[in-house]
Amino acid sequence: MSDFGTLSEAITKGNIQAAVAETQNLINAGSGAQDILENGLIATMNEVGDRFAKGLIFVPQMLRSAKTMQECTKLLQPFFQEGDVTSKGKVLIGTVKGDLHDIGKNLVSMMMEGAGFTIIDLGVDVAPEQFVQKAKEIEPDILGMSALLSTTMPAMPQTIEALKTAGIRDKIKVMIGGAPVTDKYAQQIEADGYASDAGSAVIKAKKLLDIS
Ligand code: B12
Repeated sequence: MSDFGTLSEAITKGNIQAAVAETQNLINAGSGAQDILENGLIATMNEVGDRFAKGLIFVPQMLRSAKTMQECTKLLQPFFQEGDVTSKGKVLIGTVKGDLHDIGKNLVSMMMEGAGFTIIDLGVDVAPEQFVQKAKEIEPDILGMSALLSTTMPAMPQTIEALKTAGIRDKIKVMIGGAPVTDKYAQQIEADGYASDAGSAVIKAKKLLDIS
């Protein structure tokens, strides 16, 4: 594993310029994109979350670190492209109502796109009726929902209910994820799949659609 000390410090301080430069340095030095993502970027965001939980930093610092991480992620995007791929299916994705966290959702979108899925991203704070309206319009193969707050997780079963009411639940595979979400929760709310990270999300999506 590479040394991510400099990168981690730059993200923690929210120094976009330094973090982007260091990400590029690591790429140039031969560090793998997956290694940089998992052990550099995501590991640092987890530390940022812990510092926030302990009251050592506040929302503005957390936001600045998040923006910094997003900029670094852009440099990694080309490495997650699986090459010559035809569309594997349509994925409608969004962060649920009341929730503004989008880093994880964006990573899932990026990896899925790299694997050949067509992504339609509704952004953050997406209400059940918005998911349903768009799903009726574009008829996706998969609907992906992200939630990072325990208080916004109930919007997931609410969206599934709304799909049922609209009569389209059985036409779509529902996948859910986000730090507080678990496989057990997915089963409980009768989602079709759960994945703990973006790489597993791609594997799960292919499995659900029975493709390789
Ligand atoms: C960055 C951040 C923010 C940023 C978000 C910026 C942005 N653009 O996303 C800002 C500053 C806005 C923010 C705000 C808040 N936050 Co915040 N935040 C975080 C932090 C530090 C990192 C989240 C993150 O991006 N992680 C990195 C990504 C890559 O991981 P991930 O999201 O889990 O995604 C991966 C998997 O979960 C999965 N996945 C994710 N989505 C999906 C979807 C599908 C379909 C699938 C299959 C998989 C999947 O794949 C992803 C990639 O591997 C976390 C701490 C943490 N450890 O999670 C707190 C955290 C989530 N926040 C927290 C809180 C409390 C808040 C606030 C309420 C704070 C406040 N007092 O205002 C607000 C809420 C605002 C709102 N309404 O949403 C708490 C939540 C506690 C809880 N369990 O409810 C946490 C855990 C911090 C803590 N330890 O207390 N936050």
